[in-house]
Amino acid sequence: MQVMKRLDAIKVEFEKAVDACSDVSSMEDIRVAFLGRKCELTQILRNVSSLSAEEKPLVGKQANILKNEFARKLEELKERLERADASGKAEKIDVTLPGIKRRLGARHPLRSTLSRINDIFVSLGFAIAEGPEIETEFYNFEALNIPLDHPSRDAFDTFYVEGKHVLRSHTSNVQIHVMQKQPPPVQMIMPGRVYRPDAVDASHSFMFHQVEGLMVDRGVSFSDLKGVLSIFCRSMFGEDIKMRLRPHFFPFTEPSAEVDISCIICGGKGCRVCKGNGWLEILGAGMVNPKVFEAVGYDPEKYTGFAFGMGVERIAMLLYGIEDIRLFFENDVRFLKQFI
Ligand code: 2U9
Repeated sequence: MQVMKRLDAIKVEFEKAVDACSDVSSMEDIRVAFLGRKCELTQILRNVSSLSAEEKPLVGKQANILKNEFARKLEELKERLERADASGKAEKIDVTLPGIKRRLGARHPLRSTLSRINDIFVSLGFAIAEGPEIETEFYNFEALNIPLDHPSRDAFDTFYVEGKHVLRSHTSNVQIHVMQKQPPPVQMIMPGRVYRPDAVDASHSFMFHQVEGLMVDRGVSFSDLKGVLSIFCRSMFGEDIKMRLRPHFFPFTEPSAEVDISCIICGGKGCRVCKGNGWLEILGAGMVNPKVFEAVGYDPEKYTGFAFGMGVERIAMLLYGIEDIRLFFENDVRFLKQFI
């Protein structure tokens, strides 16, 4: 049958053309040549009715099969060519273009300062303990011998939240939790966020960070406290730093002291940072008040202990020469990128 032979030949020609095709525009030429209005296959389909009764169904069926097959194969070819084109474009890298600079992250200066403080105390045998930031009045005040009429319990000095809870105003609540849970010896530091409703300015923030420390055992003395704090001050600020203790009052320690270091800027001569007196206050400390031991069930006849507390922001401001506490919390990259 003549027409059936032509269909076979058309199929072979089509497959050859597809194999040789390597771009979208010659693919369009193939489509016109094998599926277009004037192509041989279309002519055959158009003239099926004029064929003999015997040829008509065979040629009609085969021509339609070819028409569908050609359309499907051209679609596949199109996808192949487009994929190759896209990957070819991706490969075209212009090595002369300037590179993309990746912005490097850095540790926040408060985190660096806190890590240094932690490392010093850990090297002296202190463990690190953490506890809740929302606390009952018992853990924040009563157990620490802070009486109901103490100014720090005023709503102007502590954030009160629902019920009888407060946002802790120091991390001392953690010491109480620790002592309630374990007998002496205790040798721990308590870093963390604390909250006070201070009006925000260059040296005050309603939230700041403290590190407190506590050491309790038989025979712990004030000279142990001085030894630990002088190692801390020298490790933190330099071997030539001098330390002095001034008597002070805290309800939770007795005796109590404020701790100064010789000015890290002028070495003690007097400058703007130390306000001319040569000393910088950096810590508070003292021997744990026996009333605190009674509140947690420790025998004050058997055990003694020292405690201390410091503000992390104050120390970071001194170390890095930062003059405004708000800079720590504004998340301004112009400030933060100076610590990379
Ligand atoms: C217990 C017993 C005693 C912790 C102490 C200070 C002195 C102190 C201030 C430093 C600057 C707070 O961040 S700041 O504003 N802290 O002066 N803190 S003694 O004494 C304790 C704590 C817990 C059970």
